[in-house]
Amino acid sequence: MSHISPVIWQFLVNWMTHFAIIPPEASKMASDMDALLFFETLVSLFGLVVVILLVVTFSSMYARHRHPVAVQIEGSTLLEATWTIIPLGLFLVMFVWGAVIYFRAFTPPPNAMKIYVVGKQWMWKAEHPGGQHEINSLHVPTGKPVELILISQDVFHSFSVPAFRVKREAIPGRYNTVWFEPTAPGTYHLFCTQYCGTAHSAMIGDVVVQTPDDYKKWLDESTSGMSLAQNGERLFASLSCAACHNNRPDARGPNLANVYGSKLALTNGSTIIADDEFLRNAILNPSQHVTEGYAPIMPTYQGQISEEGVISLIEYIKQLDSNYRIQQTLTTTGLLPESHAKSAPAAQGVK
Ligand code: HEC
Ligand SMILES: [Cu+2]
Repeated sequence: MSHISPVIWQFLVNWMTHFAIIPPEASKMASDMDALLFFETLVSLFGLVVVILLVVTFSSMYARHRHPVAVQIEGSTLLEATWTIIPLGLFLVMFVWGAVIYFRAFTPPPNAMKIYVVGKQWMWKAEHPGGQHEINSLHVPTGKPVELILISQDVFHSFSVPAFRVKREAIPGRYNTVWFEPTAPGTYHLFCTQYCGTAHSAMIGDVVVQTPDDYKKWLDESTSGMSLAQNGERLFASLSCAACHNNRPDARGPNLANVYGSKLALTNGSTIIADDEFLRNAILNPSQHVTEGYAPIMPTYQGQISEEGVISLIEYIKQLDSNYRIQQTLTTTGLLPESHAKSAPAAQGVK
C-alpha cells in the first residue's frame, strides 16, 4: 500500500502519529507492517459497516407492519457462494501478505551487526561486540540492519520497541533473535512487555538511533578498553579452559578453532551445527551433547559464569580461526609475570 501512493500514505501516517494512534515509524519494516494492519482494519471496518447496514435495513424492510406474514426463503447458491468467496479472497490476501512480512521479520539479513541484550529483573543490559556496555539504553546506527541476540538471566521478559514494530521474548537459558533497520535518528521507547515482577513497569529504556558518524563517535567514547572477544579470551584463561582446549597433540578437549558454524558429530550418532546456542550449552551443560571421539570429562560451568561471561566466551570462540589467540596476546593471566597480570583489567563475567 505504501508503494501505491507514498504521498497519501505519508499523510495518513503523519496524521496517525500526530494523534498518537500509532507510534512513529522508525524502522524499515514499520511502514510495511502498518500497511498490513491498515488493510486489515479497513476490511474489518467494511465488514462492520455491511453487517450494521444489513441489520438496520432488514429490520425496517421486514418489520411486522410491512410484512405481517413471513415469507420462507429456501436458500440461494449464488448468495452463499458470494459471501464465501469474497471473504475467503480477502483472508487469503491477509494470509499471504502477513506471511511475507513474517518471514522477513524472522530472517535477519546476513550482514546484520550483532548486539547482545540480556534481560534481568528489572533492566535491559546491552553488550556491543566492541565491549561497550549499556543499561536501559541501546545505541544503534541508521541504515544498517541490527540483529539483537536476546537472553534473560532470570524470568521471561519481552523486548519491545514500538517505533520499530519489534517485540520478541527474552527467554532464560535460550538465545532468541530479533532484527530491525533503524531509519530515522532519534530516541525511542524501549519496553519490557511481559509482566516480570514488582518493578516490571520500570523495566524501560531508550533506544538511541544515531547517524553512522555519531554512532562511531559514541562507540569510541564508550569503549571499555576490551572487546567482548578479548574479555572472553581472558575468561578462557582464568577458567582454565585452555587446560583441555589447546592445539597440543595430547589435548584432552577438541580444538575450538573454526568450530563455530561447523557441523559436529556427536557420540549419540547425530550431528549438530555449532551455533551460539550450541556453544552456550557446551559450556553450561557439556554432558548434553558430547562430541564424538571425546570422553565426557568437561566440567559444567553452570553457576560460575554470568550470561555476559558466556557471551564473551562465545565471541572469543567465534573468532578463533586457526590458532588460540591466548598464545599470541600477552595480556593473559598466567602468561605474564605477577606484576603485569595485576595491572591488566580483570575479565568480567565470572560469578
Ligand atoms: C577437563 C577438560 C575440559 C575443560 C577444563 C574444558 N573443556 Fe570444553 N570440552 C572438553 C571435552 C573433552 C569436550 C568434548 C566432549 C564434550 O562435548 O563434552 C569439550 C567440548 C567443548 C565445546 C564443544 C565444541 C566441540 O568441538 O565439542 C566447547 C565450545 C567447549 N568445550 C568450551 C569450553 C570452555 C569455554 C571451557 C572453559 C570455560 C571448557 N570448554 C573447559 C574438555 C574440557
Ligand atoms: Cu521484564
